Amino acid sequence: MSIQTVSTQPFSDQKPGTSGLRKKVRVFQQPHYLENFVQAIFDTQPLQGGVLVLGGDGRFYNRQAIQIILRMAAANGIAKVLVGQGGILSTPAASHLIRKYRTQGGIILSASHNPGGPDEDFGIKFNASNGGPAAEKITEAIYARSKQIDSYRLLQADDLDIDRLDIDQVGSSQLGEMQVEVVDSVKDYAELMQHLFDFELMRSFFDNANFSMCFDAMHAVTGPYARYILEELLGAPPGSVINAQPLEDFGGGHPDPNLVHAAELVAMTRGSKGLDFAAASDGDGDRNMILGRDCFVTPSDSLAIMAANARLIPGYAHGISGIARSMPTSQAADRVAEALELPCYETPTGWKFFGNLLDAGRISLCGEESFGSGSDHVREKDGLWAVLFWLNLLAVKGHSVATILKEHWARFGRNYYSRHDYEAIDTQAAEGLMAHLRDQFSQLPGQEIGGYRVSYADDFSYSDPVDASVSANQGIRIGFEDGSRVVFRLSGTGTEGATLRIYLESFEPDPAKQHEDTQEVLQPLIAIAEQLAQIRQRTGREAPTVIT
Ligand code: VG1
Ligand code: CO
Repeated sequence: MSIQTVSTQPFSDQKPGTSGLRKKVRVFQQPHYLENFVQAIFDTQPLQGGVLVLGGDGRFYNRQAIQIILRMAAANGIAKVLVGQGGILSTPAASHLIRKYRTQGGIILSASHNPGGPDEDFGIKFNASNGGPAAEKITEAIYARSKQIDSYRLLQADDLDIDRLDIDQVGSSQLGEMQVEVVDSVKDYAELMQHLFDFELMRSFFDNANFSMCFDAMHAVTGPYARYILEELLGAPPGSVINAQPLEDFGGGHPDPNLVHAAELVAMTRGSKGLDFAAASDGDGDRNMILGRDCFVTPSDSLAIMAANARLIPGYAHGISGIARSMPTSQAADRVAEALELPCYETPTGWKFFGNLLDAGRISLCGEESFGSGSDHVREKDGLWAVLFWLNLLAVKGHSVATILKEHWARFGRNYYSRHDYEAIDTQAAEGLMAHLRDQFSQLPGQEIGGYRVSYADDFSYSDPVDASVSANQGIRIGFEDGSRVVFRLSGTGTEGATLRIYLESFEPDPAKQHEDTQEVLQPLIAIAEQLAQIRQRTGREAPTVIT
């Protein structure tokens, strides 16, 4: 065996987005493309002589990428790699392995909720030794290195075929000087969940024939995790987990747990015979959608409800230290924090911004409107964790999801919330629209628009309270005097054109006034968004692509 140094040239498009580098599979399949990015990680991160966690969501190209990365790791002086069996690790499970075995970091292969297959998306991201997505400083260093790279290292051997390293059997083997340990993808993660939640209580709750539930793994990574935890450990009836087999193309669907892409699951909760509880997760297992009979829990409400009830759950029985939400997430969690006298932080979009707050113990729970919730148990959002949190809560309270929602709103008031996405629009048009908003926001405070008086407007800038780093230009926030908000930002995870996201929120303090139709409640704000941003004229679109 020998270490080969391969000459290469930089690619100009390896700037990581909200959550790592995401591109079409064909982009990643170009000679040297994946290799350059991986070498940029090895060149900038303190991994030599250390241990690395490696796995992905099982999408198309996952296996090939793992073979390449293993050979590169061996040639770059990594002492040991922990690989998920079959190349499978959910994002939160990978985060847990990094923390549990105190490794120097991990590489996670996923494009999350984006479709998979030869013509779809692939992605890669580096997580640091705290188990969390690399902070901006690190991703910038990796990007800067990728722009200068002129060679990468790869282990070569005459009898070493790129597709032949066995990652399907649990156990240890050598690759040159490096140890490769294939680990059970589910075991450590399942143990962690047993520490946090009352499995005995949930098991007896599931025995109650009156409780019906379904978890949709969307043919993505959570299938094996959910089968083991929900069906085997908790005794949910076989078949409670659907679409449980991870497929390279996710069965042709979008593994995105929302009302649009998980429509079949939503239908199963409708009507008097509807399921009591249903949930879904995304491609890499970090997102969650929570449904009850005839009701949908917005991710923003879910975070607020978890925070308000944390003491009922064993893992959080001693109380929580604080809450954080991403800027576009509704302010429902802020109301809970205020009532419980807890610190509450507003961070930019993307889980990496929660890392410092979690590491410093300033927060215990955090969440994003984009179907993400999590806690200090790992450093990623965690789909199945959220599902178990809800199941544990239902078992303790003995109430329906709808009742828990109503009780919450009665106590804290209700934040009506929706996100409108305009996907794959022309990049220039999207940038023009944002520039137009940036030109005018400073004049908005004090003005009345569509019957609403603007109390503040800015381009959100976050200064991290732990390391004082500043992240500017995180989206245009427009706040109105009654607490309503409209937020505009461009997605950092898409792979085609630009995606404009508009976040709409209004507050109703009176529990007696419950409206059926969120879009109707938000109509005046939708009109204000249109008026301010000239969405139709600038994007040529009559309506959003996806409403969640
Ligand atoms: C989206 C979400 C954001 C989330 C990110 C990664 O980013 O809005 O809240 O953190 O995806 O989620 P953007 O830039 O497209 O809005 V995942 O499940 O891809 O790791
Ligand atoms: Co995800």
